[in-house]
Formats: sequence, structure tokens, C-alpha cells
Amino acid sequence: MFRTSLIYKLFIVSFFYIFTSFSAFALTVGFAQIGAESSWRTAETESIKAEAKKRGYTLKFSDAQQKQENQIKAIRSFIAQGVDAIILAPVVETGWERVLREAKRANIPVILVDRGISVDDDSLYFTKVASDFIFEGRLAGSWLAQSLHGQGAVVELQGSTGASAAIDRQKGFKEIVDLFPKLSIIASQNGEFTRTKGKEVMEAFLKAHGEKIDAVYAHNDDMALGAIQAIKDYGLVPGEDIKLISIDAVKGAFEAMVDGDLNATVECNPLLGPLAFDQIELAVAGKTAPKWVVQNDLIHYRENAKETIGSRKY
Ligand code: GYE
Repeated sequence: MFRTSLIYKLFIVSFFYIFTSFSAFALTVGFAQIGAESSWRTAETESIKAEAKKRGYTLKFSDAQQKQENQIKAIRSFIAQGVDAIILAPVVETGWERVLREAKRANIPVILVDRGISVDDDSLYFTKVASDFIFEGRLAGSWLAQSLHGQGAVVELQGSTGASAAIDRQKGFKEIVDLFPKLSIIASQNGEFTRTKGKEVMEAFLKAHGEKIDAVYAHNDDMALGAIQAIKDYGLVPGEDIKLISIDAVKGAFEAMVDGDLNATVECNPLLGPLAFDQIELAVAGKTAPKWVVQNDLIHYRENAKETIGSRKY
């Protein structure tokens, strides 16, 4: 009798111990995502959802349909629900101070993923997990300058207005192009990071400049894939008559490189889930992190696409 009750008590005590320690670590995290404009973003969303599941965390997910006001609303609702941390993929660079101050006041750490923000007070967020877009633009510019032997007319498909990914990819690319007096960007327009808009803008570029265009620089693969279609419809050969380089390195870009339509793509890794949750755990434990956890990117060429396509993870 005595023994059974002792075992019984021990069982209850250890059960409560396990339960309380487990629930202390089972965090609730809000994720204010931008939308689903590109295959890159879909891969990022999946990575963050999968990582939350793997760690046994609850993820509250919000899709802002490309609108900053929706992201701000989502953040406010996460604060009201008392989440342990917030992941924010900021659609644009500016206008975040007020809502981030609210999160700070509520003691909820904010982890930025994939894009950056411009604020005077960087204590408004814990850290940023993202690629270096200026570097990506420079890499794309260097490839293009070389492959055109420093001479030619380039059209640029920009990412959505105000996004750090668009601002910096433009900046880095232009820096390199400006080094070559005979290389110029003859047109540059917003293609909203989507395949549909990329095709539409490329159609307009072709109508205005036709065969004068030597190359396309697209801020993401989806827009390049749309442009490839427009070039084919116009009766030119993408990858040959008009060279194309874009950024992201998603599966669709590799398929286009295998087909010969796309010349090169700069990698921008969207599988940010593990790194983002590592930062959350540091924040919740009261530790510090560098202000920018940089992802390293490289360039892929169509010449090697057949060998590498099989090992791609997104
Ligand atoms: O390159 C593009 C997307 O913010 C890095 O957003 C991200 C960019 C990515 O929709 O495809």
C-alpha cells in the first residue's frame, strides 16, 4: 500500500514537472507574412511553418496580401493575444516605428525575416535574418557586364516599390553597370515580383525598344519567367537574342536554365525557418544576437543547371 502510493506520488510529481517544463518552452509565435507573390515566398512560408511544427511551437500565421496596413493589424493582434515572439517579413522598408514600439512595450521580441526596415532605433527589433541584396545586385551586374563584354542595353524588372529587396537589388546592380560607359539600363519598371506582371512589363519594353534590348535583369525569378514568355511571344529567343539574369534560384529558374531560356540566377535562400527560430529562442532566453544574420548567396549558371537541378531544395 505504502509502496504503491509512493510510486503514484512520484508519477504525479514527474508528470507535472515534465508538463510544466515542456509548456514553458512551447512558444507561441506570430508570423506576419507579406503574401504569396512568388515561389520564393511560398518556400519561405513552408520553411517557417515546418520549423514551428518541428519544435512543437504554435504558429499564428497571417497573409497580408501585399499590404503594410494588414501586416500592422496582424502585429497588433499578435500583441493582443500575448504571443511570445513575432516574425515579420516587412513588405516595405519604412513606416514601422509605431507598431514596433507597441511590441517593445509589450516585451515581445520581433525577428525580421528576408527583408529589412529603416528605423532610427534598431532596438525596435531583435535581429534580421536575411540575404544581402546589394551584394546580390552586384553579383548579377558583374555577370551581365562580363557576358555582354561591357557593352549593351539592359532592361530592368524591379521588385515591388518600397521593398528593401527591390531598392538594394537596384542599387547594387547599378553600381556595377555604372563602371562600364557602354553599358546602360535603358528602361526600369516595377514588375511586383510576380510572373504575370513581369510578362506584362516585358511586353511593354519590347514594344518600346524591340531588338535593341540586349539583356534583362529581373529582381526575382518569377518576373524573369514571365519575361521569357513575352520574349518568345515577340518572336525572339530568350537566353540567346536577349540574355536574362534574375535572383532567387527557385526550381522554376533551374528548369528555365535547363531549357536554355535563362542564363543565370543568383541564389537567395528562402529556407529561413531554422535560423529564425534559433533567434527567437535566443531572444526569449534573454540573450543577444548580431543585428543581422546574413545569408550567403552565390550564382548559378545555365551551363551547370542539368547537374544541379536534382539537388535543389526549393
Ligand atoms: O526575392 C522575391 C520575393 O524578400 C527576398 O521577395 C524576398 C523577395 C524574393 O517575393 O521573390
